[in-house]
Amino acid sequence: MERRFPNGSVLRLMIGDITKVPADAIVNAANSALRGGGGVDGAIHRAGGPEIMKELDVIRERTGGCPTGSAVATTAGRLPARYVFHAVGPIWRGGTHNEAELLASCYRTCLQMAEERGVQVITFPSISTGAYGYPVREAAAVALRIVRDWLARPENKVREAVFVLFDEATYRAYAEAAEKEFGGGLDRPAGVGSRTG
Ligand code: AR6
Repeated sequence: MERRFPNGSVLRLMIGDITKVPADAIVNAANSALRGGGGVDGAIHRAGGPEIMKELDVIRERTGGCPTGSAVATTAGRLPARYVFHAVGPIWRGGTHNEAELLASCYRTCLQMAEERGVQVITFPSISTGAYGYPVREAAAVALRIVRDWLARPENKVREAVFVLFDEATYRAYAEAAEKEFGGGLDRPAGVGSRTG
């Protein structure tokens, strides 16, 4: 499923493993300590190799870590990308602890970092909806709104943002949120079947 904007930029949803999808920048769902973990974080460090953690060690030494709602950049080791942006999503605590704003801030920060580095293609996982327990429908609405608004602005240089969603249920939640947010403006590219389209 994808949406093209009048300025030529594209927002895309796909099912897959984010470590296998070529991009200029891959976004990680990290933790404040920047020490790695399970889920997409574990997969990124495994596939990217030890260089990424070495860079995070230096950042941690200097800054003490990364606050929730923000992100730090490293190179991408063996991953098919130039950068990894390690974003720290909020832990879901019922929705009354500023979770939506913190989640929005993760996406905005990564997009700003992309602009500053001349990134044209950026891939996102579904930040916070695994170990951090953020309900996926709500998270999808926040994520899609921020990325859509960013891509639609003519002054922004990011050309393509891809949500690489790990399982069918997460993909479906994002696709439904996209239909709801964007109405009839979503295109189904030719050749994509109903399972993924
Ligand atoms: N590609 C794309 N998405 C993936 C992949 C992958 N290879 N692997 C998992 N996902 P999570 P969080 C999906 O738990 O909720 C870590 O331990 C997964 O199915 O990775 O932000 C960190 O170190 C889910 O839809 O991130 C933190 O401590 C989504 O990625 C904590 O978990 C996010 O799930 C962060 O929790």
